[in-house]
Amino acid sequence: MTGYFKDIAPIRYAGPDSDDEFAYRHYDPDEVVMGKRMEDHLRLAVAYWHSLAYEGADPFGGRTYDRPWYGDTMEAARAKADAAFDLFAILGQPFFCFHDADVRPEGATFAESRRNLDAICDIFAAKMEQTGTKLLWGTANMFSHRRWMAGAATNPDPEIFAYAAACVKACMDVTHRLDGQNYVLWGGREGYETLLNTDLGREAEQAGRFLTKVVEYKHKIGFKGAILIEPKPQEPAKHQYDFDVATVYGFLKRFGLENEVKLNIEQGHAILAGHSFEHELALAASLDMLGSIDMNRNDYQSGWDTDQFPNNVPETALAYYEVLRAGGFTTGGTNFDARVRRQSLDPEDLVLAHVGAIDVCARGLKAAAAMLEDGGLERMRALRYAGWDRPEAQAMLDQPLDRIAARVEERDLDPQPVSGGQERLENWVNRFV
Ligand code: XUL
Ligand code: CO
Repeated sequence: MTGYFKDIAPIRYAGPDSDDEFAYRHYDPDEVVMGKRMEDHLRLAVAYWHSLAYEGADPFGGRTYDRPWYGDTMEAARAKADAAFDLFAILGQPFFCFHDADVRPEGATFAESRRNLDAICDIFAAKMEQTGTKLLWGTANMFSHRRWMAGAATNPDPEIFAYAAACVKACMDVTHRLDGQNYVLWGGREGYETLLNTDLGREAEQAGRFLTKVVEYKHKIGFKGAILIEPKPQEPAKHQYDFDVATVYGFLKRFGLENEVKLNIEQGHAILAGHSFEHELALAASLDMLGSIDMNRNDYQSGWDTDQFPNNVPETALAYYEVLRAGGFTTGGTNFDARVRRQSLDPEDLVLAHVGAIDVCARGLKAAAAMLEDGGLERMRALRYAGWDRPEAQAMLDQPLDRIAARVEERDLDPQPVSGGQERLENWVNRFV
């Protein structure tokens, strides 16, 4: 222990009646839910960037936190790694996630940045071996440094495209070395600020070529994890190409990558795109594209991607319902892409934010499992579509339009509307959440 988290003891499950705020009241990693341990269902991860690297800045003001590991040196990066693994030990969650820029100082040259990354990942490797903490995914930060202001793979400057290739290669290499379960690409600057200076056809082509190379490289090095795209409609770019699940699916189909790449779906990004989280999850599942989730919550008044810790059990339950219904995570998991508010200065705030969020996920998972085990929604859904079980209804899907139309007159069809029963279903859901 480095001392930053003082005497905060590892958080243990103490049951719902406990009034110890430093205990899990719902997250019992060993509790079996639908035949699987809760820890193996949720596959929780701490996000390095929000918990270790973020300094509390917002668009109107700078750093508010005062963590002893801040700074641009390797010494600071090593101290940050120590604090990170202390936090992981306190929380006892199985995974973490990081960007290159979260964990190492930027060097004077690309080669120096890469050596810094490799050196920190050597430290990670040793700590992971000691503690058993695993890497859910790695990624490259290709949005913070000013070189990325006009995009990475979609940049008008081919040398930035090359630099992006070098960054992704370096990050894939360390992710592979650390046995990461996935590699994520989120295109924060892959989009535009104004169409007046943007050739969006060309930029999409560049993005497609780039992703193809990433997939080829994955196979070349024998990386067994999944490549994941994380959709988001805007912020920081005014318009981002990976807008939502449907848009990314269309993009992957266009470049023949739909069987190679899956999705990392974030609650706050779904809301920004004008969808619900469960919509995005259900759509991805229906396309067999569900990879992993970034769990968080936006402030519904501000309209920004505020990356707060989740605290809404009914919403979380509906999200995990879709995950469980799709068969659960394979390589994916639940990454807390969430940060404490800029006035939450203390080490305790960082720990308690995760404790609360982990309990919310546990409650959501249990509610989702109870809903699935009861089967009410699936029964009601089956009834609603029962007409399609009839062989003649299925046959119709293969018939031409005029044949179907003729049948309406032959049989004098006059279909009667039936209730969608939404309130009954909402009442049913409320019995579980
Ligand atoms: C930004 C965001 C990123 C990605 C990884 O909104 O979600 O942190 O998850 O680059
Ligand atoms: Co995210």
